[in-house]
Amino acid sequence: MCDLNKLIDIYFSDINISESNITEKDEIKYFKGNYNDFFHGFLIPNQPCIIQNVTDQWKCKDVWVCGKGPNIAYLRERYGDALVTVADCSQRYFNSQLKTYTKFKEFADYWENLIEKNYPLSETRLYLKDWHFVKDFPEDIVFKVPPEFSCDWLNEYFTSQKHLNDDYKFVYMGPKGTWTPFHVDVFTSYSWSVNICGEKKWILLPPEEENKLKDQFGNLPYDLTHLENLIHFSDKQNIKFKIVIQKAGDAIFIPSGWYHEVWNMSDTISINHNWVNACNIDKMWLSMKISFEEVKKEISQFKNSMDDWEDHCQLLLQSCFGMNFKVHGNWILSINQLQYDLMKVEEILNIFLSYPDVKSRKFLSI
Ligand SMILES: O=C(O)CCC(=O)C(=O)O
Ligand SMILES: [Fe+2]
Repeated sequence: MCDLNKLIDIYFSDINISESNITEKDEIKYFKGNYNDFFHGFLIPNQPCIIQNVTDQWKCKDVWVCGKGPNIAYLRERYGDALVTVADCSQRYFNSQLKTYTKFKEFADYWENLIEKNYPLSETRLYLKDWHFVKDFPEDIVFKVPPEFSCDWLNEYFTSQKHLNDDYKFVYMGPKGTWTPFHVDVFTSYSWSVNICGEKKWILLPPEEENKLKDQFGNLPYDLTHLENLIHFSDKQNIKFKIVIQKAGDAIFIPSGWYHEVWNMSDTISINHNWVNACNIDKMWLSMKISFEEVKKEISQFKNSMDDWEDHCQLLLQSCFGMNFKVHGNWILSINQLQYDLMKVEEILNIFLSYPDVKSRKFLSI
């Protein structure tokens, strides 16, 4: 076992030592069943789970992997010139890690070299993150979204709005010891992650539990495994959390608003999507509303002196939340028209759903 893994193990075994202070450290559920079971068992109650053997039919499981590790030579050959974002896991940048852009082949060279040298602790840990692989290589169909995660308004929206040139479908690749700091996902969305190869350790906190970890200024810890945070973490009573090991071929479902920190325990390649649908759209709206209220408060002193104060609020909302509710166009739609539109959409969808050929689901497949 390499030194870094030993270190990580020591950190986590410290959590176990103080376990008596923590009232709930329940196990993750392993899900196997139909969509209805997943809907009622996990989406609606907003509970995490693991689904096994997801990659059995995936092409990337064969061509991106060699033995138990990444097939770096293949990946370099095929994607060498792609531009990717790489995080230096030892350098903090605000609440995230310092990131740079590089060609994939540079990252591949670094990774191969690190493996060859047997992962010396003196070497920085670089982590390729948030690679919009599907967008960059639309012809390369190397995986299929598992049916449990297929109702995804967020990515459907971006797929239909090509001019926005964006999506929330990512590939992550990193050697053992790379990690992602404690955070909650963008828009309070769900996320799912599937390991093509390797193993991840997840620390998951149910919504609101993170508040127990805040310091006197209301700041959340950057790294839960950092020694002082560990002490803080285990000293506090009643903190609910889960530690989950996600193996190769496993999908993990991360519900809305669950803070998490993630460690790659071995060389890992994963596919990670953020997604939203009717089950968590209310949570997304709530967090958007909170961000909007904060933005308005932040620049409230300029409200009377600025002509375009509302536009500025929307601009700020876009930059801090990642989305706003400014409708672009020449006209302002009336509330009556919007309400009528929604009512009509509901009415026509109900008619559509009761149409015999639709009811029998002859034409509906995922
Ligand atoms: O795998 C990682 O390092 C982080 C993934 C993550 O935060 C997510 O999928 O929500
Ligand atoms: Fe995340």
